[in-house]
Amino acid sequence: MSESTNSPRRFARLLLTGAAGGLGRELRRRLRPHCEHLRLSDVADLGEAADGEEVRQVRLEDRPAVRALLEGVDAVVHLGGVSVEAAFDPICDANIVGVYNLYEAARLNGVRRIVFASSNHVTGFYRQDEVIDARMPVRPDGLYGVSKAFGENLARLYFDRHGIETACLRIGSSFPEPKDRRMLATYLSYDDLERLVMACLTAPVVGHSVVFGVSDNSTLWYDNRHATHLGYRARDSSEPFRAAVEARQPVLDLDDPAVIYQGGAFVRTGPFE
Ligand code: 15L
Repeated sequence: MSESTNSPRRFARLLLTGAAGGLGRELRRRLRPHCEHLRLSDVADLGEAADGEEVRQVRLEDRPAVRALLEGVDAVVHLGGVSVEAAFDPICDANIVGVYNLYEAARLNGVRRIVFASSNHVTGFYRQDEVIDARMPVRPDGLYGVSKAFGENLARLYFDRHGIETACLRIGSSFPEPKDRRMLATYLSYDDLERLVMACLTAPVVGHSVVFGVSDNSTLWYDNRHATHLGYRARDSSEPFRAAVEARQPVLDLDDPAVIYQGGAFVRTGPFE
């Protein structure tokens, strides 16, 4: 856990959606010390509420339930929804309709800031020999990436029109350790994830920001120059894992689209036959 965990509680009530997923479980315990009440939601079972937690089982496409979910919260960390490539219907329900419901609920409940889990797959069709920044055009590598680009654009509208601030985190690969050569570039440690989320929750001014969620990796395809106002500084790196990863995957097929493009296997996965 990163050092910021010991900082004083800054929020009366935070909402964490998608709290039953891999990153949700990490942030559940890491956000708890920063708020008086941590409201957790997911479609899946979240288990018993611990001290200071509120647990709600909610489908994002259920508009009245999402409206009620955002009542009385200071800020939202939105991890909920489909987090991999999938058929259009579930993506549409959770990541298009669901995100619309979330922003409408924020507007109607007066919630002023959202940390939105976007994805590197918004730009997955850039090549691995390119370094990109947040102002370059999106190049989604599938329907999932398109849905995250929709979320980023909806967030832009709700900032321009209603002043709701969003930090869009184009998360790379946040796992205990990088699983393959690609993840040497996209790796985001859990401690850096926590630093990034806390920076976005506490920065004085966020506006509508897009930041690539990666650690301080030696191989890096992302330039975060347009997000320095957020104050996120990665402290971890994929480098300690490099030797083991390269030993496991010594040869790369340079004709494989998964090796050519930043999105990796996502560029050739999905509902297209
Ligand atoms: C994502 O957006 C996924 O949610 C995650 O499961 C990983 O596959 C990650 O991207 C990645 O690109 O490694």
